[in-house]
Amino acid sequence: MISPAHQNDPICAQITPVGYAAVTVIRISGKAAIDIVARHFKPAHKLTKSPSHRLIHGVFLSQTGQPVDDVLLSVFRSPHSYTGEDSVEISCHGNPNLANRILQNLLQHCRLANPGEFTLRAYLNGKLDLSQAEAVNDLIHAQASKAESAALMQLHGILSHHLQGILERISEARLRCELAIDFADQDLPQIDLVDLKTRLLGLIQDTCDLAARGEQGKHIREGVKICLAGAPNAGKSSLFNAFLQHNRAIVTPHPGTTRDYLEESISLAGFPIVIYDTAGLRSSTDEIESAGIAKSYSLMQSSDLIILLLDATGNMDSMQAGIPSDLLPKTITAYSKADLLAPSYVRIEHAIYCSATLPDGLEQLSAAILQHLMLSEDILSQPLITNTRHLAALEKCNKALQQALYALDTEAGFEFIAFELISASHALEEILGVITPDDLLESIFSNFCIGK
Ligand SMILES: Nc1nc2c(ncn2[C@@H]2O[C@H](COP(=O)(O)OP(=O)(O)OP(=O)(O)O)[C@@H](O)[C@H]2O)c(=O)[nH]1
Ligand SMILES: [Mg+2]
Repeated sequence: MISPAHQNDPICAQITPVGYAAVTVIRISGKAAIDIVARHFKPAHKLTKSPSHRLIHGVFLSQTGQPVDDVLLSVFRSPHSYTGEDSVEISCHGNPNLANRILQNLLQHCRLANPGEFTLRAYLNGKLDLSQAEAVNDLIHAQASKAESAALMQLHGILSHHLQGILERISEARLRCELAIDFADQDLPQIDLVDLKTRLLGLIQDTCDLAARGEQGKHIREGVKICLAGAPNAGKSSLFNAFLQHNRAIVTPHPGTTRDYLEESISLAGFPIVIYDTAGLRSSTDEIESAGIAKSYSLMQSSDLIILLLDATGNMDSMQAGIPSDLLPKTITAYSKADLLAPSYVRIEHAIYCSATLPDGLEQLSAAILQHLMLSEDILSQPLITNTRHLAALEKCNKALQQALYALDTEAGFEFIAFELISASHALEEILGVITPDDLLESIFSNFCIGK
């Protein structure tokens, strides 16, 4: 897919969703893309003579010169296009049969683009760095407004810019070590070790801070899995429906109503959440209910957060709702059915109360969820690692920096420090795609859809 020979052969694909629509857009990009379209376009000379960034109206013709559709061409000349190559975007009427006929004609002269290949070319032609290219895919698939903002920030290069700054600082530190190596046998002043140590400590701190926000970034990109758990009749399904704002789950006064779990995606203050309604926890001899309860436990394990719901009107038995102790750190306890509490009822201090029926019944719980996950508005104003691959690379960088500091502290020699600093740089360069093995590129871009 990425061999240089194929890097600018012409490729085409429909870049709008397949189906009936007002307009469908087909993009062709690569060597001779403009000439290929001109062979099927009347008036052809308008296209071949067109400067970049112009719209040209005309007729798309079949191989045999028959009109296929009235189209509008957008012309982009290299390097001023998405891919950096000559490209034409053909806007035709949004009928899938017409779009197919146009594609069939183009495919006589070029091949269909692989998933993500347009963006891969944009990356290979230096239009985007790798983290920005990945952000394109994130932006397309973002499930909530905050995920879109995070992807857009990454696309605008905020993360790249921040990482470039760290890379420069690593290079400066490395340069000092290399000077010390080169001039070791000459009578030159020693390098300032205190300054070097300060630089390394600063770099370790900054990469640690960025990695620490990685968990939030991952939550924003991939969504947070929240499991509603608790005894039968605690009000889980009612709460689930309240979060969804429609009656998705069956609610009855009978304990043990929910058997199989339900899963839905919602946006909580713009953050993407996947919420699970589960079977109430109790010991049961019923085969179906027991199978549901087993699923509840496995969902609790795999979720990022558990909301243990206790019926505020119930007796203290419900306190025994069995959450395994190792899952307690990721558990928030909330008291349900707060609307049923008498005004004279003395609420537990600092406890979270919710109600599926009151208009503001989810407010306190929603705030507690966001606080527990450390998701706040200002997290998006800082550079954010949102991707597991990036987080792994950042951690590799941080580890190499720690090794460099260790080498400095143990006077292992400047060669060792420089070696670790090179590793640290390479790790960050993996995020930006400065040095990236082909198979990694394959795996990143194959997650894209065709046409992107
Ligand atoms: N007034 C009031 N009633 C509620 C509230 N939440 C749940 N209920 C009632 O409590 C009963 C049980 O609610 P469910 O939502 O089915 O409880 P559940 O935890 O899903 O129960 P299982 O599926 O059996 O585990 C129903 O009669 C609900 O109408 C609430 O916030 N206020
Ligand atoms: Mg239920």
